[in-house]
Amino acid sequence: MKQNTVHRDFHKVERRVLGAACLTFLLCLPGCAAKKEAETGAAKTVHIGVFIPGVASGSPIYEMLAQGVRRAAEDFSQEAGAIAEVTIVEGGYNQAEWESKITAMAAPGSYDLIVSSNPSLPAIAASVSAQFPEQRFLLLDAELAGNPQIFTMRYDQWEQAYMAGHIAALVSREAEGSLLVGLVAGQEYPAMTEVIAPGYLAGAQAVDPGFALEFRVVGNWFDAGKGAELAQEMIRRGVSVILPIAGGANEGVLRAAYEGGAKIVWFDTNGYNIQPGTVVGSAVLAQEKAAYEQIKRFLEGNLPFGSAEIVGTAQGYVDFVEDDPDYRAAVSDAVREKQAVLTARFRAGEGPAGK
Ligand code: RBF
Repeated sequence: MKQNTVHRDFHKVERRVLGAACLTFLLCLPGCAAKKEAETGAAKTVHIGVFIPGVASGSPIYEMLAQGVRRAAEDFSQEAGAIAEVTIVEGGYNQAEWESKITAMAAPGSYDLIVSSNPSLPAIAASVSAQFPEQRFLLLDAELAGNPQIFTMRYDQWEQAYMAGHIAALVSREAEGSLLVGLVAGQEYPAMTEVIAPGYLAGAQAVDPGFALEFRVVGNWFDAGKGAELAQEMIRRGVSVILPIAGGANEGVLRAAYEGGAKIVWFDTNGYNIQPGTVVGSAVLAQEKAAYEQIKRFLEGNLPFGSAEIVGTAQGYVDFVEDDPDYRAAVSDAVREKQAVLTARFRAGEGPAGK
């Protein structure tokens, strides 16, 4: 895994100062209104604040976000001779504090853009944007159209979950397990209950209409002990493949599956090498790429604030990872062939067979 350099300190500045930027560096001490001062110098400084709604470690969707923003800032600095400075702010697990933390980021007017990722962010950003009409937001894994200060990009997570459910059912059936597929979620939220869980079940039922869903909720995004408990209980009930979408609690689900002889389908990133042989699928999001591209667009003045874009497998932002030696080692040829037919259909924009 890439080095995780996310700072935990609120308002701690991570500097990306490249090229002949020493003068601006001196001007841009943390907390100062760096934008105006920098504009008087040779190179313009663009300040980007990344708000992690939770903790980055253990949640690849947030690690990819931070990484993509940093990479775009570096490239932009090199190409344009300007300076894009990135500050990472971890919001922590108390969701009640997120709005006040984002308000504190917006209030001084020091960020040209606040970036975040989570379906609950549009409501918070809309409220903060009403207080600070100059503040712009880029929100991934989120959807809100019509607010001229906010741009959102949402992934087609029905496709992502469908591919996860399809491999889960194929592997269960081959193991002659029960007609149950497992899903452990960090919490219940509309994208989970209306898109991800139904997509996962639909993918499983495409293999066999008799499949049913065992759904459990940890209640937070960090309790690995609870994740393990829920997974053990599912395994006792005959579930042989589980999809964990629970951030830091995923680790407990994975451990329980490994110890209990069950399998795991990983979500958001390629997880095969986390526990080779136990992880039998990886339904991924190109969140690093999306963050990179949207920051580039912003820096080039082309981000269409007010609009909401949706991207899926056919556009290259959702996928199922097949070209991995640990996938080939963990899953039979027959199962991989069936899964490949589905993946190819999604990549071609055709949707599942029969739809
Ligand atoms: N996903 C994570 O991986 N880690 C988190 O800490 C996390 N926190 C979330 C908090 C809220 C309020 C909501 C609505 C979703 C959260 N998610 C989290 C889920 C995330 O948005 C996404 O659905 C999953 O990562 C699957 O792609």
